[in-house]
Formats: sequence, structure tokens, C-alpha cells
Amino acid sequence: MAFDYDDQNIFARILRGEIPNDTVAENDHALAFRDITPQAPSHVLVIPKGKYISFEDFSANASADEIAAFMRLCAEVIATEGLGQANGGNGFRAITNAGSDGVQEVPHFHLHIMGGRVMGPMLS
Ligand code: IU
Repeated sequence: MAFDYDDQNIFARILRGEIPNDTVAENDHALAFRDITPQAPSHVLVIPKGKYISFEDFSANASADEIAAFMRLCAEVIATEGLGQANGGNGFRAITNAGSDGVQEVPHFHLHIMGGRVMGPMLS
């Protein structure tokens, strides 16, 4: 499947340092930063540093190292934001939007990690 990556998307520009971001954590293959319009007391976006458009693209095409680094950065965010049940937190919601039906706004794969409040049912 072909994916055309837009080098001018906002997260690509953040990764290139052209636009500032509120970084939470980072490793060789992934970056975590606060969503500019938070939907919860803690709302962090985790993105791969590689050029992947969506979950579909990332899960199919990223290397094992990239996938592992991405997931470990998610774990770090969950722990440091105090959301993890292993550390006495109350849990969180992790979602990714893809394509038009998923209402994905930024075409660079990102996982939303949201917590600090009861998130409510996922119906809309
Ligand atoms: P979506 O999953 O693509 O629909 O969500 C994109 C998110 O990126 C959304 O929650 C925005 O608030 C967020 N965001 C951001 O954090 N910084 C930005 O400069 C822009 C969008 I544009």
C-alpha cells in the first residue's frame, strides 16, 4: 500500500525543530509532547520520529526497533504522568485516529494518551 507522507505537516515541522513543542519525553525513535488543546488534565501525544502517516502505516512498515521504542516511550509517559495503575494511578485512555472516518487531523502517526479525569464513554 502506498502512503504519501506530507513533509510539511505540523508534526514533521515539530520534529525538525521548526515549531516549538512542550516535550514530555524522547528517545531515539519517538517523541512525546503535550497536546496544544488538551482534552484532559494530562494529554500527551506520542509520535514516531520516522515518516509514518497513520497507525496503519506505522504498524505495517516501521522496524521492530522503532515499534519497541515507541511503545516504551508510551510506557514512560504513562508512568511519569502518574497515570499507570502499576504506580497507583487511576488509568488513562490511549487512542489513535486514522483517515477520514477516524477524523485524523494531522497526517503523522500519533497516539493520544489522556488521563487525570474519568474519560467517559466512547460514543461520538
Ligand atoms: P488527530 O488525532 O489528528 O485528530 O489530532 C491531532 C491533535 O494534534 C489534536 O488533539 C490537536 O490539538 C493536536 N495539535 C497539537 O498538539 N499541536 C498543533 O500544533 C496542532 C495540533 I495544528
